[in-house]
Amino acid sequence: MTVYAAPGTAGSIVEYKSRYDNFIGGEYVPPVKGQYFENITPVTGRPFTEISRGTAEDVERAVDAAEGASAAWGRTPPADRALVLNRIADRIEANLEQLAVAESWENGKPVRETLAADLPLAVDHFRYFAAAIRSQEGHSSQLDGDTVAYHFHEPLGVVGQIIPWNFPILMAVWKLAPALAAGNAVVLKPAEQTPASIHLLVDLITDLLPPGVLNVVNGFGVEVGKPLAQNKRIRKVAFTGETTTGRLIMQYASENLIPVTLELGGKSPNIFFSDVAAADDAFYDKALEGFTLFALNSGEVCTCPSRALIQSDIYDDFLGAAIERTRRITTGNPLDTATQIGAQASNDQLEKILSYIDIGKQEGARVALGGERLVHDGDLAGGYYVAPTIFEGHNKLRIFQEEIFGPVVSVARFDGYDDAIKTANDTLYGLGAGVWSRNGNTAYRAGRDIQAGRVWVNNYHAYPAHAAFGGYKQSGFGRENHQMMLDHYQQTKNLLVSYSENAL
Ligand code: TXE
Repeated sequence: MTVYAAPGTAGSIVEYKSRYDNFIGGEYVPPVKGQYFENITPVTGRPFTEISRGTAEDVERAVDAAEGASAAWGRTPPADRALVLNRIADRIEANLEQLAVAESWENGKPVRETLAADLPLAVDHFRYFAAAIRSQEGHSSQLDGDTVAYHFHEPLGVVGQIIPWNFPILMAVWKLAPALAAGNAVVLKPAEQTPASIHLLVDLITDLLPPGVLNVVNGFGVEVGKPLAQNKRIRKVAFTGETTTGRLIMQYASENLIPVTLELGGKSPNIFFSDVAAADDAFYDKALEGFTLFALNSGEVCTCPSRALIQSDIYDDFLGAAIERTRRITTGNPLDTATQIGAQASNDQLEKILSYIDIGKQEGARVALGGERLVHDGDLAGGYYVAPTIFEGHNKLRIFQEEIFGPVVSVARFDGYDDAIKTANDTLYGLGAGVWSRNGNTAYRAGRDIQAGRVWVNNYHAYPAHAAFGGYKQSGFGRENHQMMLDHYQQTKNLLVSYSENAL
């Protein structure tokens, strides 16, 4: 067990600068309007660095730099771009521990997760897209003996990427790796809650990329995200965040007919069929573990399995065992490798979660566990902590329908297969889902019948680079991960050539 020293204290492996400007054209550039805001760690609730507050003028500068760099980067042979991506992966890997601690400090998530998941996945993403771009093939069609149609993959040019705060580095990497692999230049806007860890990443890799290929403009949604999504020189906008913000992004982008991909909210069902309890064995244990994953990343995951649906005949026993297991989750200092649940990412998020806990109580849902803010001792006293919370109720309640984005699960019972699927699909969202059954036919059928872009069967919360990820319904459109994502960052050039001197 290790407890990492807090940044800014003796022995810390992370050193932040006192201020982060915008990163444009390969160097740090102060914001045109000269304004800054505080970056607060949710671990203690105190500021630890300050961040440039960008505006439309800074976005223009960043797009200038990206435009200047995009043609040469787009013409760089795929094998050379792949080499750069692999070097970025190696650099992240060599500094993994430092980035993991930095991300935990900024976002509040436990370092055991950033060490074991967020950063290793980021490394793998760069390696995966390096391989994907190297192995990408085009195709040609022979129209007649002398006439050929070639199809080339061409980059889009300059792309805009708007990042959320729940997996700051990984969400940036999910978007950066395919965009850079495909030969685009990027203007990236981090979430205002978590820009610093993205800058630590940028500082590490900046010498590996030509200046201007990767630009970062810090700031708030309306002040930076909006002018980015509206910018007529941007060829694509990729966004991850709230569904209502996604709607705005589409409106902004539509002004210049900019294609958009959106990864939005969710209210994912996690369905436990009665056969999971057929034996008290390793599979049963795994299913119980699957239930507790609503608390992973303090519930701040778009695919959080926030609605647990349990078949009636095992309901009491299964839920009782799941409550006991959840009770054993260790909460506390995110920089302690023993901690399983850390802090919520911001005070706003803390308040939102607590207000939903109140709503659940007022709606008449039963609190089976938790249901309150956690206040830890010492330096953590000002941090944003919530107890893992289990509600029992029914699917019409607001706590079953609205995204809470905290360590809160709403549990209901179902009577048979059709009831399970009907309830699972009774939501605006369609991002993730879990199905647990020993019966392969049931599991397969449920996986196909649930309206969600990702259904985990007998597992949950795995995010490999080579599995397509994205939403149905109001959870968005477009996919991330998997080589099919290159389609979102490339356009097809058709060259139709006659190799004949004969008249047409
Ligand atoms: O999200 P926003 P917020 C959900 C989750 C959370 C809620 C609110 O339920 O409680 O959203 O979080 C930028 N034009 N998710 O308010 O606003 C913003 O600066 C352009 C789910 O932080 O969507 C940030 O960079 N950009 C989610 C990014 O959008 C705008 C992850 C996300 O912020 C903008 C995060 C605007 N008008 C929150 N307004 C997921 N799907 O994983 C904001 N932004």
